[in-house]
Amino acid sequence: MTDKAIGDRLEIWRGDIARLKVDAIVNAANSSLLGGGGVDGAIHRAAGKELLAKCRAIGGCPVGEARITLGYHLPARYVIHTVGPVYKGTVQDAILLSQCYENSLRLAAQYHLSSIAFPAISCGAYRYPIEKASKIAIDTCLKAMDDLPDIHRIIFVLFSDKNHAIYQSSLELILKDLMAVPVL
Ligand code: AR6
Repeated sequence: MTDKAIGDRLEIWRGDIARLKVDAIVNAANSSLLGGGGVDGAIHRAAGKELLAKCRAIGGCPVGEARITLGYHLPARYVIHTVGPVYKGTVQDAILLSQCYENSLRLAAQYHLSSIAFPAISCGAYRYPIEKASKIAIDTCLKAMDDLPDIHRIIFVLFSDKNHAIYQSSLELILKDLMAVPVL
């Protein structure tokens, strides 16, 4: 895949994910799916009480997995709820975080969605260091995109300038590695 092809499908924005008009926004939920603070709180507030009722009916979601609901009063058509790991510094954290991105993308593809926005899953209350998490997020999405041609746009939405800059530099590093010509 060329730099341009990747750049066309992968974007990094700063702002409130609950305001995005895309096919699906991803929620960094907890395993009860019954709402909370951070991005979860912002999404539930903007979506309205119908979202909470639907999440209650789903009955929870294990760490690393994803579930889908409508977006109700949100500009986005759907919400994909995933549960990131609480950071402990183990290899298992990285595996579970990667599964959050991959399972969310696969669910979006099953629903024939083409644009999806992710927050920095686990990087708030769950304390995953953003430098590490951004590389896992970008790497996992780049790999999954090869298999999922109908996903045309993946947007990473960061709430602060600092986190936005960290994602930008992680993306640049990963692209540079991808484009590097192997020395024979
Ligand atoms: N738009 C985009 N990003 C946001 C927004 C927003 N509106 N609000 C916060 N962030 P967190 P977690 C960023 O804590 O670490 C909840 O209580 C925030 O700055 O929302 O996965 C759940 O119910 C941070 O970088 O999610 C769980 O109990 C990132 O989103 C728990 O927190 C994720 O922070 C999940 O913790």
